[in-house]
Amino acid sequence: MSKRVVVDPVTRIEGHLRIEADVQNGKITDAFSSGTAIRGIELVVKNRDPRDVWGYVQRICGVCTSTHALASIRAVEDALGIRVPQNANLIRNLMNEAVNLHDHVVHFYHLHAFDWVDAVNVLKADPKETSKIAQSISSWPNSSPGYFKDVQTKIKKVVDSGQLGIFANGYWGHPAYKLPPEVNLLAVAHYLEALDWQKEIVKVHTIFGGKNPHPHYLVGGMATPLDINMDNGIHSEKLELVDQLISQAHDFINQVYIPDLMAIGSYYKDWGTKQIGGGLNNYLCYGDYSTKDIRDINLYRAPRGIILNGNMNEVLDVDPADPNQVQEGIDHAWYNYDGKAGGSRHPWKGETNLDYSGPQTPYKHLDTNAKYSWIKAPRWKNQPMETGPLARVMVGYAKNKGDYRPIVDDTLKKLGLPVKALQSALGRTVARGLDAKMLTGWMREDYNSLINNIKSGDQTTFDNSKWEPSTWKSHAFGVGTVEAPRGALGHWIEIENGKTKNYQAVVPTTWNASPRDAKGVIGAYESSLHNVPVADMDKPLEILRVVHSFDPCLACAVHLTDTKNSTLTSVHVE
Ligand code: NFE
Ligand code: MG
Repeated sequence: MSKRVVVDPVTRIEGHLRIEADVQNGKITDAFSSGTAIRGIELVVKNRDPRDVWGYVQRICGVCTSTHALASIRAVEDALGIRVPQNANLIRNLMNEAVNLHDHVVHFYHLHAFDWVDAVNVLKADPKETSKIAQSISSWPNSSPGYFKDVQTKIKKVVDSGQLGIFANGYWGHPAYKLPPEVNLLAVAHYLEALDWQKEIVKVHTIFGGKNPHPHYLVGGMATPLDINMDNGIHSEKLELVDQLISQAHDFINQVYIPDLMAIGSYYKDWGTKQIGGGLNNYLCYGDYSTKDIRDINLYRAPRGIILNGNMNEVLDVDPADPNQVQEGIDHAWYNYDGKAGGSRHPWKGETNLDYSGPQTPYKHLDTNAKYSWIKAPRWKNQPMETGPLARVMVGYAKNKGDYRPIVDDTLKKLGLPVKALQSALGRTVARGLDAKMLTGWMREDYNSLINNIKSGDQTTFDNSKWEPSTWKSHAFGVGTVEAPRGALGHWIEIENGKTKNYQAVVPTTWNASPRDAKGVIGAYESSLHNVPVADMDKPLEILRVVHSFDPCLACAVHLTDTKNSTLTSVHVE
């Protein structure tokens, strides 16, 4: 007999996710992923000026805030045949690199670390030993015994107060925690430092895009004045601040994030060798970070491609404009297509018709034989896909692009793990760190290119030749893609007579959190939970490890909000 564990809502993610898992003999035999709230932003932009759409769809999410704006302007530019100036391409890269870096650090320390790190256990640590460990793995300056003693005292005060605050709701003391107290203390100290670092890196957005979250974008380029000698332009000291932020990011990633990842990962290697939490082994990347023009796929530093069944010997091509490749199904999602309960559509023919047939919230039971989620089921040639840092690392490695192979091989060698260990929850978390490492290098390259362009006299950031709707075709289709922190993001637009006729976003978390499709094929979260051990049904820490390793964003996945839900967290066993 299996028992069903329900985790709803999953916390330390963005938005509202419910996971149901059947557990038999201490292992998960089946799992269901449900997005439990909706917003309908695709509907809000209908009939609007395509040049304004980025500002609306950017509000899909405040986490990967600028990625939706970027996908949107790329979609409109694709439809209208607009080529943006190189400075705009570089500024867009820098902003996307900043959001990905910000997201990865916040995910590792603030959303995911406590699945592996026991915060309360730090009270048992010897700060002198922590200092020794810290100095043996990194040259990061904050590493004295006194520094770690202060952090420990801070945590003790929080624990003694009985109000755990940011440390509330953990499964502290769970037997699946394996770190010695000294490594727990190291991680908690850096949890606090990462809070400071993350508020700095977003200044890249305030400098180039005016504010954060939701910086300004522009169809045809960027609204960023680069006239560095003028009062109304970006002053050279602002660019110097970007320079410093990139250096700080480089140091934080290489001296704090990566060493911590290695130190923590080395205690959980069995999650890699046993491939716990791997799942589909199908990976989708649209690719990004072109050195010149987003339309030239060969210039992408994060390459485009598909890997099926973990076969690294072959990377398949993906074309988001091909109506037979990317499609979204609704057989198990609360939508209809033209009044019909099922079916599958390419996003240019997609519809967002809400059709709720589930229980009233809070959900008691999901009828998983029927519709059970607000998340549609995207498929590539009928195959479910995982997107995100692991997909990027797998495709980059298989294509032997840039530094992917040396960086991955070096990391796995240090951990003593084979490449196939990447196909696990631990591997996903390692891949996110390596993604961050790659990003700091690209950010430096893009910044240097931008400065060289400006110095050579090119200050152009906007091409206005197709700004006026009178210059547009009366009917056009466009698609814009971005590698967002959580993976492959696509926006599809249909423009008719100067207005947005149809708009569809298929988002990384829509792929990863997908419910079953018409044939009953499961999505990435659902698949990754199969065979995962659960030691204590009342404290399903292992479920959190696996689901969190994807960095879920439900606001993105269903593009929606919840005004009523008052439950902060609940876990129950049925
Ligand atoms: Ni809302 Fe988003 C997702 C990412 S889409 S966080 O899923 O990453 O760009
Ligand atoms: Mg959508």
